[in-house]
Amino acid sequence: MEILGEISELLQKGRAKNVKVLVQQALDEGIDPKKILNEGLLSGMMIIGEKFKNNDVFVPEVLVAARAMNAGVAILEPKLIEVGNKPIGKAIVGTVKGDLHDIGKNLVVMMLKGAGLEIHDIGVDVEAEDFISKAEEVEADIICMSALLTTTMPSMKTVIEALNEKGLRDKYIVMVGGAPVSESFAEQIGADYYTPDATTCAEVAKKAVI
Ligand code: B1M
Repeated sequence: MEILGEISELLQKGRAKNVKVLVQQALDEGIDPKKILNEGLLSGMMIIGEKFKNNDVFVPEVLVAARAMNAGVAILEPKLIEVGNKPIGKAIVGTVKGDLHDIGKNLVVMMLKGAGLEIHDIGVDVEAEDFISKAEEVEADIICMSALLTTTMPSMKTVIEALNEKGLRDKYIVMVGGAPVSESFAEQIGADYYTPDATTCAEVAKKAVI
């Protein structure tokens, strides 16, 4: 499917406007939105990630690619989510303190909305106190934390410790994820669930609240 390759190439070059146009064109041609996400947008982002690791591209190039990714995802969002009338539960979603990566977190938000949850996206670089105060304020069922850096993974533990200290740990389902996070890390810090991707996160969250 040539158009998906083109989307991947344009994303790598950071051409947000062209990415938007081609994502819309792919939808108009009847290509499955999940296929456009995985084989167009995410495949381009993975190539950029590999180049970043090998010092073939640097932060500015990654940043424009990330903007192009978000522009493409915005076109796909209405197709990927079909929200019912009454939410089945509420979740807080954020990227932990010290971490500015939001592409995976945004996908998690989108998939959770699609699963029928009411979502409160509290952004990136979120302090432990802010996860908890927002969860308390909106009477959330789930606290979802994303981390992309090995150096920010401990912030997840800080949130769980703060919940314990306040006697609130049992009130919330705590879910963690992000590229460096693992099942064993989740167990070690006392999270309820680790899921490897946004789709699985939404499936597990749905089962956990109903
Ligand atoms: Co950064 N970065 N970055 N970066 N970046 C990584 C993560 C890195 C692996 C690159 C590398 O060296 N290979 C590396 C981390 C190394 C490490 O810690 N081991 C890294 C680094 C080092 C850095 C900086 C320190 C670089 C610097 O400044 N020298 C810096 C840190 C800034 C900060 O956060 N304080 C930095 C900055 C940036 C940009 C700003 C340029 C940009 C982010 C833009 C943005 O997000 N708006 C960026 C990007 C884009 C990346 C890479 C290339 C791509 C990340 C991404 O969006 N992937 C990344 C390399 C890579 O991952 N290959 C890299 C696509 C996204 C869909 O995947 O987020 O993993 P991901 O989400 C997945 C799953 O993990 C899961 O669902 C998604 C799929 O469905 N998931 C969850 C995510 N959260 C979940 C939560 C859940 C469940 C599942 O439950 C709650």
